[in-house]
Amino acid sequence: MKPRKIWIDEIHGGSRYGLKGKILIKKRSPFQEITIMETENHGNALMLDGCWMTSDKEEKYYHECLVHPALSSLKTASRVLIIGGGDGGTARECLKYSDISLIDLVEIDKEVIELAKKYLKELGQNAWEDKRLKINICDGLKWVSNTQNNYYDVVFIDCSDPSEISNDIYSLKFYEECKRITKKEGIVATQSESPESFPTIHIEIIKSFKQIFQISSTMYSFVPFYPSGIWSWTFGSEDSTQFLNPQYKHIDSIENSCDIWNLNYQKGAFQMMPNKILNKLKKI
Ligand code: SPD
Repeated sequence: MKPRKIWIDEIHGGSRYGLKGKILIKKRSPFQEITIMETENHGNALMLDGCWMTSDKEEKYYHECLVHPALSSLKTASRVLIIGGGDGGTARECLKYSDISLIDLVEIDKEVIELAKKYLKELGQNAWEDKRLKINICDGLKWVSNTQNNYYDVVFIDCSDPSEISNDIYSLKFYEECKRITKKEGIVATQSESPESFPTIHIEIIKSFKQIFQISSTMYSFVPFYPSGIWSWTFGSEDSTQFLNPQYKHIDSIENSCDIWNLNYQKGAFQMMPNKILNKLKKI
């Protein structure tokens, strides 16, 4: 029998964020409930424990904004770490930089990777076959603790929303560890939730980055099917010239390869902190 179309909602704070389509797979891994749906208007979409993670149609809003502000601001980057990122979208964007020789992708749940390879082909595309990408099925905290100082040029935290399995990587201790394993001139970049629908954790992340890094900055943009639509990414570094003064020599070709991100978009996005968040940060 053909699967029928249904609605699946992420329910958050009295609101529902729903997509309509057919369920391709729904299963419980040792870590979480994984659902992948073929939707009417968003391509295939991934939900983990009731929260939308990504969809074919909207993933670029998210992955381009996580990756390019960091990588385009370095003249060169060789080693990159991705914590989470099991759908392959972050790795795909990183592989656009030809100087990168190693991407360690550290994902706790191997079933997310297996299912993404099968059902979310648009996300990883050829990244899975690229020799520079090393898949490590491991807890992010453990991986970071076992890594030597100053090893990576950029660390990306591409995690799911706070939950039992991800809480430890929303901590000051974890961000300090990420800084320790990043080169002095490198960058730590994280998705930092929504100022509208997750303001408490959003402010916590910004506060932690401000406490740890000489320089930290948050950019705001949209991921239309995430709760409230507005989303954020926070970047930390020890070098004052970064983020707003991109250095990468082939930046034009990166801009041309993107659907969403470009330097002007980024310039505006780094100036978009809502006043209510600014005011809360002033009080801390
Ligand atoms: N509420 C959605 C938060 C999602 C953050 N991570 C998405 C993973 C995409 N690679």
